Amino acid sequence: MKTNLLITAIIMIFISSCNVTNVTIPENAMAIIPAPLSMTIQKGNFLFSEKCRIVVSALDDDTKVAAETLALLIKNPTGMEIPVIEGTKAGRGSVFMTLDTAVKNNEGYTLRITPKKIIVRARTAAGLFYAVQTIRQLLPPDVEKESVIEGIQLSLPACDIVDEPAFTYRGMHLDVCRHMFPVEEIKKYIDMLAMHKMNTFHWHLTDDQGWRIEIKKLPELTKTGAYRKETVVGHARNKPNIFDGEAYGGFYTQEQIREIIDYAGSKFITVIPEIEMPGHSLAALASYPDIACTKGPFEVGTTWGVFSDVLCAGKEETFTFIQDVLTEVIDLFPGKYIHIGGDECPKIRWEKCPLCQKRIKDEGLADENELQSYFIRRIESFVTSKGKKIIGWDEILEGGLAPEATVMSWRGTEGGIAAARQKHDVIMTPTSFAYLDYYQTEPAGQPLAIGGYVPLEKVYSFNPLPEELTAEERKYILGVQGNVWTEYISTPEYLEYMAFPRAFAIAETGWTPDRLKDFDDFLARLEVLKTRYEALNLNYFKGEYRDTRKTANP
Ligand code: TNX
Repeated sequence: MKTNLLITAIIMIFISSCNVTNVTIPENAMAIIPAPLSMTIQKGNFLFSEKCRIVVSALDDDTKVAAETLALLIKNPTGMEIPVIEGTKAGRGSVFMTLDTAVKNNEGYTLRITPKKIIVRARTAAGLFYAVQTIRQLLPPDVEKESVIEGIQLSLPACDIVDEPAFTYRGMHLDVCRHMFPVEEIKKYIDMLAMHKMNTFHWHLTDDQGWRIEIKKLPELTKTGAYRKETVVGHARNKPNIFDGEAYGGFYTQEQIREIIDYAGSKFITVIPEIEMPGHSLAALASYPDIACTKGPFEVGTTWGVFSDVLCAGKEETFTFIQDVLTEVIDLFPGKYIHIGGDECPKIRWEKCPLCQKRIKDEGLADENELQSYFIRRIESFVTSKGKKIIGWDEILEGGLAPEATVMSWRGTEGGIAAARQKHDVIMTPTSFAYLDYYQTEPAGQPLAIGGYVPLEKVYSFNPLPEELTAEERKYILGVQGNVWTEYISTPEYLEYMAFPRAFAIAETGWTPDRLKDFDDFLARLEVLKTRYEALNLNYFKGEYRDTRKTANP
C-alpha cells in the first residue's frame, strides 16, 4: 500500500500544473490533512460492499450524524445504501463505531482498518465524525462528486490510526460585511473546515459597511444598515477615492442563519456570531442615529478603514439597543460564545461628548480607554446573565479586561500573551501568520488584496504556544484561527482562492502537535489531496507556496 500511495502521489505531481512548487514525496505520504498523531500501515485492503453495515454502539442524534456522513460518502459514487444500525454485531465487511471513554480526548478517535472490518472508537460523536473525515481522505476523490460512477470499487488501506487534536479551538473566520456571500458558498466554506477537522466558524456579521443579520425588533438595521450607496474602486489608500456608483448590500434572514447554524452543527462546527461594538458600527448608526455621540446623519460606509463615529458610551439607549440585538442573537446561536468585537474604536467622539465625559466621571474611570472597558464589561455581564461568554479582539485588554472575556490576539501574539498571564483564555490569530486576506505570494500579477505577505509556508510555520509563557500559562491558549476579511474579496471564487489552501495549514496547526509538523510533508499531502479539491470544484490557489522572501533574505 505504501508503494501505491507513493505512486499515486508521484503521478499526481506529474499531472498537476507546471506552476506547482517542487516537492519530493516522503515514503510515508498518506495524504491526510491535518496529519494524524500516529499511523501504521498494515497489509491488505478493506472493500466496501453490499454486505456492509455501519454499526453504532449507541445511536443518538449525534452518533447518527457521524454514521450517516460515512454512509453518504459511500452512497454518492456507488449508489449503495448502507444501513446504519444500533448494536455490536454484524457480518464481515462492516464498520463498527463505538463510543468509548477509554479514548481520553473529547475529539480524539482510534481507527483500525483491516481487510475484514473497520473499527472506530471515540469518546464523543465528534471523534467519530473526525474518523469519518480521515476515511474520506483515504477514499478516492470520486466520493466527492455526488454522482454514481459505474463499476467503482471503494477500498481503503489497512491501517491503525490514533489521533487527537492539539488544541480545542480550531477556527476560520469570514467577514460578510464588506462583501457578502451566498448561503451555498458559506456552506461550501464550512464543508472545507469540517473536512480538515476544524470545529469553529467565526461569522463577522456587522461592520461599518453593512449590517448583515436580521434583528426583528430593530428593522432599520436591515432596511437601512444592510445597504451602502456605492463602493470604493481599487485600493482604498489610493486617494482621491473613486467609487463605482452602485448600491451594494443584503442580509441573512434569521431563517437563513438557522439553516447555516444547523448545517455547521451537522458537521460538528460551532458558529460564533460577531456583533461589532463600540467601533466599526457605522451601519448601526446609519439605521439608529440616536445611539451616536453626535447628531448625524450617518451613512453606511462606502470605503474601508476605521471611522471616527462609534456607539455612544454615555447614553443608556446604546445599551438598550445592544441588549435588544444580543437577545435575538443569543436566541439564534446555540454555541457558548458571542464575539463582541471591541477592535479599532477611535475615542475622539467620546473625548468631546458630554454624556461620555459624565459617564467617566460618575463611574470614576481614568480615561476613554477605561470607558471602553466599562462598555465591554457591561455587555459582558448581560451576555453572562444569559449563560454565554464573550470573546473580544485584543483591544479589550486596554483599560482592563472584562472578568470572563476570551481574547482573540490579532495584533501579533502580545495581546494573547498578556491575557494568558492574566489567566484569560486566548485564541491566536496574529496578522503575520493568520490573515488570509493578505497576499499569499508576490503581489505582482495577483488580484488586488489589502496588502501584506503571508504565504502558505508562513501560515504553516505558526506555533500558537508562545515560548514566553510558562506551561501553566500555555493552558489558556485555546487554539488558532485564520481570518478572512473581505474588503477586496468580492466573489466566491476569489474567496476560495484566498482562503485555500492556507486554511488547511491553519487546520493542521490547530490539530497536529508542533513537533510533528513538517512543511515538505504537508506539501506532499496537499499535492495528493488536490484531485479531491478539483472534484469539489474548489478554486484554491495553485501558485508558489513557499516563503520566497525568507529564502531571498535568510
Ligand atoms: C483589521 S482584525 C480589522 C478589520 C479589517 C482587517 C483587514 C480586526 C479586529 N480589525 O476590520 O478588515 O484589519 O485586514
